[in-house]
Amino acid sequence: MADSGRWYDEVFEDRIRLGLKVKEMLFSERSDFQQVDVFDTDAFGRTLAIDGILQTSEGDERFYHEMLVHVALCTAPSIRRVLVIGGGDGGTAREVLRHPEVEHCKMVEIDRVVVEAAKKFLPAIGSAWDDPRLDLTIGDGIAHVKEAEVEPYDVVILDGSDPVGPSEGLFNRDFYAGVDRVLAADGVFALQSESPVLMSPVFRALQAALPEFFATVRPYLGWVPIYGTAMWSWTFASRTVDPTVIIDSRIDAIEAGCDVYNRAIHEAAFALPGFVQRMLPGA
Ligand code: SPD
Repeated sequence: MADSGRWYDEVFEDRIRLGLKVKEMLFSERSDFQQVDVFDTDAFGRTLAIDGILQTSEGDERFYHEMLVHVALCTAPSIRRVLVIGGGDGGTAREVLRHPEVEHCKMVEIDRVVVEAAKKFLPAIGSAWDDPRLDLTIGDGIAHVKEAEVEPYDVVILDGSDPVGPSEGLFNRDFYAGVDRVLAADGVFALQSESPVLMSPVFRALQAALPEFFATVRPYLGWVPIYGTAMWSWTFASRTVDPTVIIDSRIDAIEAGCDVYNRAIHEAAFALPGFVQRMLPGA
């Protein structure tokens, strides 16, 4: 990463550089875990970057958060209790809490600095912080799924960053075993699963690891304009639930308020190009 004063550049593995022209630097702090930056841009409005990696922006966050949340919440048999791991900007919790059936949304985010910066500088993204159904814990999501004594969750959503720094442990078998432990028998696990173009080893590894715990593992695709190549994947995992069977009342309640997600996008997102199909186990 370099903030040249006029441009904020994400340099991906010394292979690709993505730059946003900065109007104003709003926040820059080294937390106990990572470098947290928030800045205003001409192209996408206020933008969050962690350790030099673009995470979300006012201009494109709906491409990511709506796809991460609603595929799971429009198909899970129950959505009374939802766990969000990560998601410190608040966008994922906001989309979860748009569903009136959600009674309790537990969010476990490791970095208080991300939450504080988001509350102050990204209120348009995290607009549900005051919802009484939101139960925010600053803590380790990995420890939560491995050790916490909790009533099972109907849906678990992983909204982490790339597998470096504190997010590294969110991409392995141990973590998935923890999710398996806290998820209801007919629950749904939805996670961001990186770019099949730029991060194909990570994508492949998690598609190979999840079937040990979940009979149904279905990656799906969309676009996130500020991520390298824009193509992004999320993955739906469950022991019992078919992600293509949409619950009408749920989608009817939220579809009109979405910018990206709708019934046709939900159905189409599971269509995978050949090069992605060939990354799946058994292909
Ligand atoms: N390459 C960046 C991936 C970031 C995924 N998480 C974004 C968090 C938005 N709530």
